[in-house]
Amino acid sequence: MTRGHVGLGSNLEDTRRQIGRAFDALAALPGSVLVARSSLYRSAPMGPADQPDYLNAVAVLDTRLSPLTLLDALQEIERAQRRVRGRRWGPRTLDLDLLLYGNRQIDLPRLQVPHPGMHQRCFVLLPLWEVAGDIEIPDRGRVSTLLSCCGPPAAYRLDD
Ligand code: ROI
Repeated sequence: MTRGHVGLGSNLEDTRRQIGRAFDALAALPGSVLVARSSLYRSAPMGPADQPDYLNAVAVLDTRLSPLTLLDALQEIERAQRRVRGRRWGPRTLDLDLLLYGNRQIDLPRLQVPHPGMHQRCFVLLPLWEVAGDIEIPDRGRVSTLLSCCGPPAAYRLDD
């Protein structure tokens, strides 16, 4: 089994429900065990500002699926939740990103791991810290170091 970390994001159509359904779909993936779900975090959109705030979370998944098979499965979950690919950096019902796959570094046209940019995004780092602690992001450093640019988690985290 390899431990993978998946980022979840939604800013359309009942975002809490989108994220909850996506966690359930991840828990049902073959050859995989959903080990942890983070709390939900709210943040202003990165990119075009004329869209709703995002809800973000991170899932920890132990999996026997290969990285590309896991990517296919994540895209299938996005499709099932009617993800429409609109403009670049536009709003979406559900976004699933394979952030980390063990300590592997992958550079394929379809898949880059660690996810490019994850180390600069507080909406990824804060939930990642909650479920994975101070893990090392290959070539980028420890989450605690990278997190020093983010404000306090309480500014983002939603109450249950
Ligand atoms: N902004 C935030 N805050 N959260 C996201 O998940 C997110 N996802 C995206 C873009 C459009 C870059 N902005 C985001 O894909």
